[in-house]
Amino acid sequence: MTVISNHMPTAELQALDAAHHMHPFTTNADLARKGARVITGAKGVYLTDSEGQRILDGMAGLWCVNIGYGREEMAEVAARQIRELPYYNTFFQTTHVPAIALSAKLAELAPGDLNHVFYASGGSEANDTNIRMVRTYWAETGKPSKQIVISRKNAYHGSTMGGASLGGMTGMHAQGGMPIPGIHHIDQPHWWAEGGDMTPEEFGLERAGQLEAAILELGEDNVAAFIAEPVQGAGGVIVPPESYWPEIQRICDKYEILLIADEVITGFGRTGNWFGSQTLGIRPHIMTVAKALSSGYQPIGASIVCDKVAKVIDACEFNHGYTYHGHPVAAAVALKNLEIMEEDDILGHVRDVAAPHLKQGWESLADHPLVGEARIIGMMGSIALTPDKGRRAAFAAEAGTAGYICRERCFANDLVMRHVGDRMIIAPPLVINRDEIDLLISRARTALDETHAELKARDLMQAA
Ligand code: PXG
Repeated sequence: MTVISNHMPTAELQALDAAHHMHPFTTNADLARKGARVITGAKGVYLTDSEGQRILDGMAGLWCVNIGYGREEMAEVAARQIRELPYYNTFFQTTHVPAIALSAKLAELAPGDLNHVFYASGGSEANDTNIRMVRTYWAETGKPSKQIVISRKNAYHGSTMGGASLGGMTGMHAQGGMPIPGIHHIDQPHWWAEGGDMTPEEFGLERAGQLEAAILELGEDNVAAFIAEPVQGAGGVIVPPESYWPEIQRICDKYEILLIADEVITGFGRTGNWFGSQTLGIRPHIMTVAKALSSGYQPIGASIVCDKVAKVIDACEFNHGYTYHGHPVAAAVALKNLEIMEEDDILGHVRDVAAPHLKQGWESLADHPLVGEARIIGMMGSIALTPDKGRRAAFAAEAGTAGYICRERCFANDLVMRHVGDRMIIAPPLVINRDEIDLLISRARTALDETHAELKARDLMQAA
């Protein structure tokens, strides 16, 4: 058996990585030249790399490690479950205790009558389920023409054919023949970049109005559902204007369009409540969850479905399902994660300590000459880098140039902060304490200073 130990020299690990490991969303040839950063361990909000460097993780992994790294109880539960029942399926009139217990717990936590859970291994798979489920729902209720799912440009709903088609990332659509038929995209509620002279509230209504216009144009009888993230995550942490969601809800109600809230990032405390739908006042028929469902300790996702839709789906044979549906180890670990969130009152910590302190620190960055806006909701924040604050201007340089420099300066200052184009984003573990938040903000400010200096030195502070 080949054991790749953590004690191999970094260069050797990087060479093996480059030779055999194809990375997602990466130009692998560039990475091979540069070498990937090798993460070897993590505890709390800190990562450790193969050079022994301690890095503050401002992204909770990939928006998922809400309870922080290194919780011993999670390891114990996984080991116990592997000993007792490492795997069994839930297809042929069988079930198992972890899937039962997790489903009941999710039904308890989810708002309204979202009482039924269909599992997946992650968010993409769950969104594929959602496409088939809403189309099947309408077919079974005698309205088979209602097939189109309306989504938004710059949304992220996953990387499978269905998930990426729902998503509105043009770079993804360009590879592999997407979107699949029956998906329609409307514009995003991104006031800072696209709002022009409108107030945020006017703009929110205008963008929500596009849903009504699309339903009328496509025909009410052809539209199955609308899917959206309560707050766009991978698109750049775009907090919609306050007028947006109430209007979307009104339109979905009026035309009886099923509403799918993709809570893969916003679920499990990220916005300060269990679900972003509660923070934004949304009443979805289906919620997509993944990531922080297990705090990323195991791959698991799900569609949480309302009584009305589940009743119809339950009455037919839904010819859909994954080998790892409700995987016992993943389900047991997810359940323990939810238990930890409750026992440690992590939502209380977010509400009373972490979110207010992070908001104060994050918004203080708005005075930086490079920062056009600093937005935050709960524990997810973004800043727009700009060469001209007054005009909300984009850079003349290729989009993402400034953001990439800033991300590199963050890394150099032992902070993980992602860039989306020229927006910088954070979503730290929810358990982050006040001192760690102060450190995050001070490192972010240093990185901004260094980015600003580099942009000036390279004559890149030019507006488009
Ligand atoms: N929906 C949303 C809202 C997501 O953010 C998915 C679905 C897909 O989930 P899976 O588990 O299949 O990856 C996601 C995933 C980024 C980044 O760079 C974000 C995601 C995935 C990868 C990268 O911000 N979000």
